[in-house]
Amino acid sequence: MFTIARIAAVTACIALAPGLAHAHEHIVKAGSLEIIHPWSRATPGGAKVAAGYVTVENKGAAPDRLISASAEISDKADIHEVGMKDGVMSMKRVDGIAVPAGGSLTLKPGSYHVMFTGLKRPLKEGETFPGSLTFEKAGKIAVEYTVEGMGAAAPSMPGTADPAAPMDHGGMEHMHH
Ligand SMILES: [Cu+2]
Repeated sequence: MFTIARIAAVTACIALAPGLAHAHEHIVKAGSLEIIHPWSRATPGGAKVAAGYVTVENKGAAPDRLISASAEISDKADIHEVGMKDGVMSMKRVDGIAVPAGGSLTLKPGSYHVMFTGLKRPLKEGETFPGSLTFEKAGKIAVEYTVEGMGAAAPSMPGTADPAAPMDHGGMEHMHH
């Protein structure tokens, strides 16, 4: 009985560990830029798109510009901005976003984001995946995205809703033994 209880306690600790590690700020420094906590959200099975978010602080005296992105988990990664068009929220690809000198740029749900299209596999909560962000002056910087829960500050993006997802998911469940 004690042994079982102890195993259960140890398992609980292991399960909690990623959450604890996640509490630390994940910062990559590159020149005068600090890339803070790149993250994404878990996706339902069958989803072909996901979004990436991050905060970039510019400690320098010159502005910089985020001009492209890439990630191993998708065929493409574009920079998107979200706006209202005819009263409907929509998003579009942009060539870049300024990171003001002495200021910061935040990609977040409902705002600027990296759009991963042609997703190669679903993203699971707690995992990480590598990618890169390229800046006009600071160059290409390797980053690691942390995948958070599906509901994490969910943006409203009607254009990306995938009605096929629940059906695909149901099919995938049968592949387990
Ligand atoms: Cu988008």
